[in-house]
Amino acid sequence: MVKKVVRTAVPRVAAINDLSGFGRASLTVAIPILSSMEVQACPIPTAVLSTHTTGFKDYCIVDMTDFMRDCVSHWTSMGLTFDAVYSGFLGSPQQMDIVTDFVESVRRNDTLVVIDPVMGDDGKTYGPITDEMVTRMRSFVGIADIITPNVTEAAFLLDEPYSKNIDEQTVMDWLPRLADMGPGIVVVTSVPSPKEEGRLSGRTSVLAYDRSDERVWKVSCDYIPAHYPGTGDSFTSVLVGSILKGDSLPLALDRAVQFTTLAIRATFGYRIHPREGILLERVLDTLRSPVVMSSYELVK
Ligand code: PXL
Repeated sequence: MVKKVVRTAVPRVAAINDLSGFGRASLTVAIPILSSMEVQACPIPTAVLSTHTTGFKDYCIVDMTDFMRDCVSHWTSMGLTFDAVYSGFLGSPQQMDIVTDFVESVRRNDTLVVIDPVMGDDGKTYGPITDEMVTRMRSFVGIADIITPNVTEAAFLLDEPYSKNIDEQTVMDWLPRLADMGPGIVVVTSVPSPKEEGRLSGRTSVLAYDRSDERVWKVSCDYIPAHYPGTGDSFTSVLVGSILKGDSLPLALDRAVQFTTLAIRATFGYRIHPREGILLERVLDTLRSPVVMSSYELVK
């Protein structure tokens, strides 16, 4: 069950993620999305980068571990409260320790803790992610209420082999195993759906398992043959905002899939290098509209 969380006039989220100056990923995606959804995003940058790491060479990166420690102790000394903690890209196992301590100090019964275990995509880890971090991530996700790995990250968490054409049933079997690592709700993104008769393009889905009732929700969309970094950040940010605004889990999933798909479609028609990310600026205002079309299914 998704917790009822709102305690302040505007829900407040501690958004722990990197700040990549160019390429529309992590905080440059999370902050505008949450703000557009009337949710206050309080960022703790885990690293500052000139660009994100997919498709760019020679990017520069500054580790923010010391800053994170100081920021967390300042906020704790102020007695700040948060409706949610949303953690994304982290730069080291020590940063996972800092976030764990922070969650312990701010967590109340109704605090929503969402961990996007950002580690990689397409079967590969992102540049700065080490084996040690993958190992630590397996225990770190235990403090979350919700995790949102893509298929690659789900495979890393379970130490299972990744395959581009992984079948849906295999991922369905992974869901309770991921929930056994701690989180009550497991959302796996970028799951390839079986190709339907007569369709040219395949479909891709999000599968979500809720341990409290053992139900599995599915939201699908057409697969678009382009890969944009930052779509996972867009998905999880909308999911967090939507739940904080009171949506049910399936509706929040729907909203997150519809928004991210729309952003991809708004971008795909242009000849823009995929590393620049999705044209968020073109679609942000749609987050203010109610969901007009909903396509979630209960598959178990
Ligand atoms: O959105 C994923 C992401 C987050 N942070 C950094 C990245 C990437 C993907 O490339 O490089 C630094």
